[in-house]
Amino acid sequence: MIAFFSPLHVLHAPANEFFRGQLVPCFESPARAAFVLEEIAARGHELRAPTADSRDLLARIHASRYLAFLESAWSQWLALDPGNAAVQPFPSVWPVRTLRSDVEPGNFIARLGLYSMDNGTPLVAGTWAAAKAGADAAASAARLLAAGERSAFCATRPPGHHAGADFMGGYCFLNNAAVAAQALRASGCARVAVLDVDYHHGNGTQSIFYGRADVLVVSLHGDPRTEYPFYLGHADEAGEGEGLGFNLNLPLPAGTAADTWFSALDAACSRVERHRADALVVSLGLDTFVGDPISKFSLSTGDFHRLGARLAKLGLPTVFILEGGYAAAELGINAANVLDAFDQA
Ligand code: Q9C
Ligand code: ZN
Repeated sequence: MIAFFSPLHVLHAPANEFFRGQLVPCFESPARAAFVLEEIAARGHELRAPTADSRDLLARIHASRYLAFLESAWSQWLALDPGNAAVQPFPSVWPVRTLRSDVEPGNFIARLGLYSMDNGTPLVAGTWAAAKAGADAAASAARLLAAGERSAFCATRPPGHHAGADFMGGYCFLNNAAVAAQALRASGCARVAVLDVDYHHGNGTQSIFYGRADVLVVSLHGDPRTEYPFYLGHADEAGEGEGLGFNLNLPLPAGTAADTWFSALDAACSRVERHRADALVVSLGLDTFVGDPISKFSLSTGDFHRLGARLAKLGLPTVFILEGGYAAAELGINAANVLDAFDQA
């Protein structure tokens, strides 16, 4: 399988994130992509640099004021004080219910809160360049499918599925899966399905397509009653307006065993089949792995073969996009197992 990879991902390397009120080393690290790159190269997959510019697609997925903020956020931060070059900005105030989000505040930290869903998504000087390269990879993968390729993998970070039209969150800035889905629509696929198998509900992807019937969103994830992102991902979220019936959430309790997870995957795949999709985007989070340090499902390394084989049975042109997965040393093996099983099916 052709894999898109950009070395620019290393520019997004924040030192710390908040975890239970303390600053700890970031779980979402450059080492993740390095392990993925090493393993997929070792297994003979072809690596390519992104070739497409996602700018026009991004403008269809994200709000223009959010994109403008993200692209210039670091220079805005430095403009406050050159000493900020060595300081990580974090939001500390958010426009929750009753507060206004239509007026962009003049204060940088207030703007950062306006465009963030949490304080767990550190932003650094190279964040825009790294995230943009990831979106370019997603656009490139969709272009490859339009040219007749069966599948493509985006070995990208930072991840994207928590990022909504106008906010970052959950280590995500630009919604790569949404970019791929939009690109597939633009290349002539009448119906697209996004299947999100990350441990965490893909709230950003859900919200972006919630009112649309052309892009089905199906997600299998830890129950948001106890798991991040907490405020979205329940089973009764079915879509709205034209999109009613085109969103399916399959929340599972933390601690769910692999066989139960695969039964839910069958239900997810049935819904994708009923959509009669022309192409599939898989938000490939690998934090369902038993060894993941922040998640509570228990898929084994071998189970990722089973996942790839099940997805291949759908028989659809497929873009795989790397999302979460924080057991870095095993991440490459788990990702490559999905891709190899898909290729061999
Ligand atoms: N700083 C993805 O897997 N963070 N994102 C919990 C608080 C939320 C995971 C720790 C986890 C987000 C793409
Ligand atoms: Zn995740």
